[in-house]
Amino acid sequence: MADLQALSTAIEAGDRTTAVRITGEAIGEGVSPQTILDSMTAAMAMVGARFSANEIFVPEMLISARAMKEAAALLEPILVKAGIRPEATAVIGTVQGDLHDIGKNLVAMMWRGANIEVIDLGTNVPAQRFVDAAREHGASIIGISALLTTTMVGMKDVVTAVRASDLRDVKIVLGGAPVTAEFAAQIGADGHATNAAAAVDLVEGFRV
Ligand code: B1M
Repeated sequence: MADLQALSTAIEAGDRTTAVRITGEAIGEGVSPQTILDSMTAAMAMVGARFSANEIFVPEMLISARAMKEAAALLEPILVKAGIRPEATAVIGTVQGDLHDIGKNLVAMMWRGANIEVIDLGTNVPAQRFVDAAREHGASIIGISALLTTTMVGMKDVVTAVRASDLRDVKIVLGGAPVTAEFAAQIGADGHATNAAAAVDLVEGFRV
């Protein structure tokens, strides 16, 4: 049976070969994607705690992130519904100044699995780029991710740029570890989700 504790340990250690192998085994055994993701995110939480405690530094965080990304990529074909006409289009990106993308990528993956076409703008995305991309692709959802307390304030610039534009009825959804529901309400966003599954529930609520 796939050892999910060893999966967490491998991601924490930045051992991508082992992380990918165990993820493949778990998928083969029919372990749910959410259970596998939980082991991966637990590892990243541990990496963050060790970084805060000065036990590891940016390079170690990077190799753990790379291991998680490679292992999580194996889950995408399971989560994404193929060949079905999308019910909505979303534009997603990490706010300007911020390079964290693992959580944003998970949200993109889960939205695709919920039959939403997702245009991923990547990281370090300026406010106007969200507006331009939403207009270009006819998106009804804009998703913004931020992992730093210093960059989350830039989410307000995106909300301001969207509200000042000709985009009507576009829902703006925020997420990322430092972001709270209070902050989302305060800057005029339409919603906030604490994890990728909640981000799906949130946008499905907009569509009913
Ligand atoms: Co960074 N980093 N980092 N880092 N890093 C944090 C965020 C930190 C909390 C670590 C710590 O100190 N404990 C800290 C922020 C402190 C703060 O602001 N309060 C921090 C710091 C300080 C920094 C640097 C400044 C370090 C430095 O250079 N001195 C630097 C900043 C670079 C920059 O962005 N300009 C930096 C750099 C990096 C790496 C590049 C090395 C790497 C990122 C690699 C990558 O993403 N490609 C990295 C990593 C890996 C982390 C930690 C360890 C892990 C983040 C992660 O991927 N988590 C992180 C510590 C932590 O989070 N505990 C940390 C797993 C991921 C699945 O969770 O992203 O929270 P998360 O996403 C969740 C939810 O938040 C939510 O759903 C996701 C899935 O459940 N969600 C959304 C996210 N986006 C959403 C959008 C939505 C809805 C939900 O709707 C649109």
